[in-house]
Parts: sequence; C-alpha cells; structure tokens
Amino acid sequence: MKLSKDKINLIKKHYDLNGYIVVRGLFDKETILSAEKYLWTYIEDNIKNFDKKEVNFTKNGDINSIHNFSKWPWVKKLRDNKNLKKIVNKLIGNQAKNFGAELFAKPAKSGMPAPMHQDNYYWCIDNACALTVWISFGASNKKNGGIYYLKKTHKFGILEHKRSYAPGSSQTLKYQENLKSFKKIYPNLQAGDCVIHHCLSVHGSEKNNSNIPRVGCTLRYIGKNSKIDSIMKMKYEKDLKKHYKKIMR
Ligand SMILES: O=C(O)CCC(=O)C(=O)O
Repeated sequence: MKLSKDKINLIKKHYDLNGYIVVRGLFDKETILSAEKYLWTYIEDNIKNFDKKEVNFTKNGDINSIHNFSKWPWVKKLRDNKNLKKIVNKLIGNQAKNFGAELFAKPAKSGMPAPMHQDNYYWCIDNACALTVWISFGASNKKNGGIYYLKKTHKFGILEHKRSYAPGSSQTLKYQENLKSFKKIYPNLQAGDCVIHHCLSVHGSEKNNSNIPRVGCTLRYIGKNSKIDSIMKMKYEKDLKKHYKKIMR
C-alpha cells in the first residue's frame, strides 16, 4: 500500500517531536517471514566470514547481535521498499545515504541488554543528520527485551558516555540519573512493524528473560552531506580499543 503525503508528513511531525516514530506494517508479514527463513541459513553459511569483533554471543552460545550485516542479501531488498525510501528521505531532510545494517537477534532467555546510549556517540556524524530504522521480525515489547526510548531526548545534543563493557554496546550514558524523570517507552511491535529513531535519541533495551526471541534488523541512514567527525571518531575508537582489550581477554 502506498503511503499518502499526509501520512508521511504526520510521521515526520511525530519523529521531529519525540525523536522516534513507530510505523506499523511497513513490511508485510510474508516478506518478513521469507527474510527470517533465510536469515539463519545465511548466518550458518557465513559465520566464518564475519569479523569476530562484530559478532556477539549470549552465555548459551547463541547469536545475540551482528554489527556489520550489510552483506545479507535481504538488507538490499528491505531497503528497496518504496514507502521506506519516501519516509527516510523525508525524515533526513535531504537525500539519504545508506550507513550500514545490523542484526539484533536477542534470543529467548539469554538475549543480552543494550545499555542506554545515543547512536551518534558511536557513529560520530558531524551534523547529527542520521537515523535508524529498527525492523521487527516478530513480537518486540517490554517482556522480551524490546527497544525502549526516552522521549524528546534527541533535542539535548550529544551527551557524555562512558565505557559499558557490554558485548556489542561498548558505550553507555555517563549521567543516567539526570534522565530519571523521563519514562522509558517500550513500543509494542509485531513482525513487519518498525520504529525509526533519531541518532541523538536516548534508547536501549533490557535482557530477554522471556520464552520469546526478539529478533530485529536495523537499516541506518545519514544525510547526503553528512560526514564523520574525525575528532569525535578518534575519541570513540580509543575507548573502543580499551573495551575490546577487556572483553576479548
Ligand atoms: O535491538 C536492540 O536491543 C538495541 C538496538 C539499538 O540500540 C540500536 O538500534 O541502536
């Protein structure tokens, strides 16, 4: 179904206001089912080709996340969704460029948390003109470690972070007590729904203690004129080295 101009304008209005927006049924369930069916065989066939640092396992040895997942052929198919293209270009405000893809597989019972953070602390985009489309492959909610947001925090600029030593999420907000007055909002998602968040929106996710896996894949975008800020990146990479030194011992 083609999204109307009015609907896209409304999506932008809510995204600008809150720093994230849920888009229900952006992908039909059959598409997501086909993608997920192929996902696990693709991982099995390619596990040796991934950079070790990019793959995180739970204590049970199941895959929790893969941080450079752009080569999965379904990434291109998902990106080609016409409604998605229109929304992303509208939200970014100029022609959007691809900026990678990730898998957050968060298995039942053992799926690991993503500590509270802002994506741009990792990405280091100079004008913070960047976003993530988090696509749900099944149920994602508070019970199974669904992603949460602190509303309107994208308006604060970049906040201080510190090393978290959490596998797959090396950084977390340094002064979380300052954000205690913000309620965590857990979007309740089904297969094919997605949530789009600004790269400065504070967000995270908790452990998956439930019996239901919480699988999602992200598509990331930056503005046509956005660049990586080399000073921000140098600082981040210095921290990242220390993170790996500790967790890969
Ligand atoms: O899927 C998750 O649990 C975390 C995802 C996340 O932090 C992100 O997409 O930036």
